[in-house]
Amino acid sequence: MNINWYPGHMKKTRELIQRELTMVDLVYEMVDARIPRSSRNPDIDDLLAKKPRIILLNKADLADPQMNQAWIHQYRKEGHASVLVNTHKKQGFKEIFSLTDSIMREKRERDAQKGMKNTRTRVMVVGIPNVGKSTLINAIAGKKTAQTGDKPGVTKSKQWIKAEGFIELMDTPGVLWPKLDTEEVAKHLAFTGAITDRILDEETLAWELLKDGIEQKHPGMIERYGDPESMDAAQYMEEIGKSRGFLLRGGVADTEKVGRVVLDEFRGGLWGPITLERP
Ligand SMILES: Nc1nc2c(ncn2[C@@H]2O[C@H](COP(=O)(O)OP(=O)(O)OP(=O)(O)O)[C@@H](O)[C@H]2O)c(=O)[nH]1
Ligand SMILES: [Mg+2]
Repeated sequence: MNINWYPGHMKKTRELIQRELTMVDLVYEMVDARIPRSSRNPDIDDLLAKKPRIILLNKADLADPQMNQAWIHQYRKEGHASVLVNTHKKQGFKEIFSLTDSIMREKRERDAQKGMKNTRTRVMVVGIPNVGKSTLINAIAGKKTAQTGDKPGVTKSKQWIKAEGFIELMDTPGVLWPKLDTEEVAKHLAFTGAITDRILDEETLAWELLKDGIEQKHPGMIERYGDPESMDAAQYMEEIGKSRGFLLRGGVADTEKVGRVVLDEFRGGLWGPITLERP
């Protein structure tokens, strides 16, 4: 599987982030808890210069709880403020606010000395496509201002949203980087839905996912689709098709449909909580 894809709008987003950075006090770098390595931009340090940053490990509900803790530990060891987040349940929000508050305290005190009262904290939210940036902003703001969706590339331009209290948030479009480091990074981004399915062959992608699942004897996969035993991924797809009744004329399994369904179920958390990468 070869993913060589860097659309022009992502280059523009990078430029937008760099340009707008001077306007913000703080950055929330949103990362996918299922792929905590592959979902981080390798040159994020250059991109964000020295702006204070909090890493939000989002979609914690879809990831392995033990791995969640291990990754938070890892980020903190590397010197990053980081919080485990489930945006749907607003889990981690209190911690986000208290960290934001403590990082901004010095600036607020300086502002207060200059006679500026209740100055707002301006936060830019960045991350790969589909990681949950707009959902987070809506949840913090308590209103559905930013458009969201379960596919990458929903947000097209920047947008400032005033939240309750002292925070103002800037939504940005999802961004990847020009060259994905390894085949594994590309696969993991595609499995979890950060790369648009328009440029991917879903059947091949699902085959890759099941191949990895078979190698790792993934319990959630086995529980859902049965034990592959000595089958390879292609045979397994056919079996899944037959047992689900996804058949073409002549009783042949519709592996294209199997591919779509397997990807949907994996992304929707139906394999159970799963983290594809270890610290
Ligand atoms: N399970 C789960 N799903 C989440 C969480 N946060 C967001 N989502 C879902 O992830 C999908 C993408 O959310 P968006 O907020 O549109 O993502 P985005 O980062 O703004 O995406 P782009 O604008 O395309 O870059 C939506 O279907 C959300 O409901 C979470 O904590 N857990
Ligand atoms: Mg968005």
